[in-house]
Amino acid sequence: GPRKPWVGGNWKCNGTKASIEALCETLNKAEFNPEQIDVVIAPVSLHIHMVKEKLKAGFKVCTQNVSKTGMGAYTGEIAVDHIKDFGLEWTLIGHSERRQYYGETDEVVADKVDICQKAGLCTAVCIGEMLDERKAGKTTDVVKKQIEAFIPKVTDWSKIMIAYEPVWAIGTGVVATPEQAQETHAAIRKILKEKVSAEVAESTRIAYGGSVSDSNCNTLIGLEDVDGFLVGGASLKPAFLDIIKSAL
Ligand code: G2H
Repeated sequence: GPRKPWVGGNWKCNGTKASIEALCETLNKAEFNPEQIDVVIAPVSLHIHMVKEKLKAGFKVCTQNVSKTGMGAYTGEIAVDHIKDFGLEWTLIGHSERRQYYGETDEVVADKVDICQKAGLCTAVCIGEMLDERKAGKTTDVVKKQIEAFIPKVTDWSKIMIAYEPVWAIGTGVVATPEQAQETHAAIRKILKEKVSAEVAESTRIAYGGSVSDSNCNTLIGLEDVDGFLVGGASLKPAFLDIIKSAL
């Protein structure tokens, strides 16, 4: 496709020192050219130092979250300054689990996009509808509202990647059908075209997330508007090697 593929492994709140050491060994078998694909691994923050040392060059290590505030008296937070100081290039923002369990609203997501843009940090912004919203035919409205919330904060679109993750497909084993994925990815691109520009719509990468596996990745990556994946469960397994390969 016209856009550089992006494949992320979101390890969520999983892993022990021992298990991630083994996982890094497995992942180091992956062969890819980082000039041609972004392969981005998001471990638990406490594990980042270790993962950065264990993974071979070419992998990019990413935080799963970033503080909406900077360095200072903000107990329990990880600031964009820490991420930059550590030499990391990417963070996730607004994963549906953050939105569902930790009160991250569209406004919080926008604040986080703002702070990352100001720091020049690359950002995978996660959006997606709930099952009842899809059933009610509101998918496009929902993703539109989620995107419109952060658009005003973006000054450098080359540092924004959008992860479309239908909430009903996350960790459920129920992957979006190719038709559902393509339709929504195309709708997102249309929103970018209408609200930002044709150029941004054409160049911004949109990754699919939600029960991506080694058995569905090849079909999904073949879709016109799918530029890669954000992978949860399968990123903890050797299947992730096949998912990377599918996107090469
Ligand atoms: C969606 C995805 C990774 P999973 O949350 O962000 O998880 O692949 O386990 O559905």
